[in-house]
Amino acid sequence: MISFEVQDMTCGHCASTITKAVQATDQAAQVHIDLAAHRVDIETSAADTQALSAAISEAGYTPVPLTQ
Ligand SMILES: [Cu+2]
Repeated sequence: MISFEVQDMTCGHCASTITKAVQATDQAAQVHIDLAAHRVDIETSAADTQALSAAISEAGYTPVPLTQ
């Protein structure tokens, strides 16, 4: 599991944009979003933290990796 805090993810639209960005990186990724906590948990076996961070950044958000 790879987790990020994304403070500028504030609504369902943001959540779906981020989900699409992650799944463009790994289409099999499972994305769990907690809007209230501004947290994104990603189950992936194909993408690493750097690639996912870049994808979320390119979608216009500011991901902060959370150490496991
Ligand atoms: Cu939004």
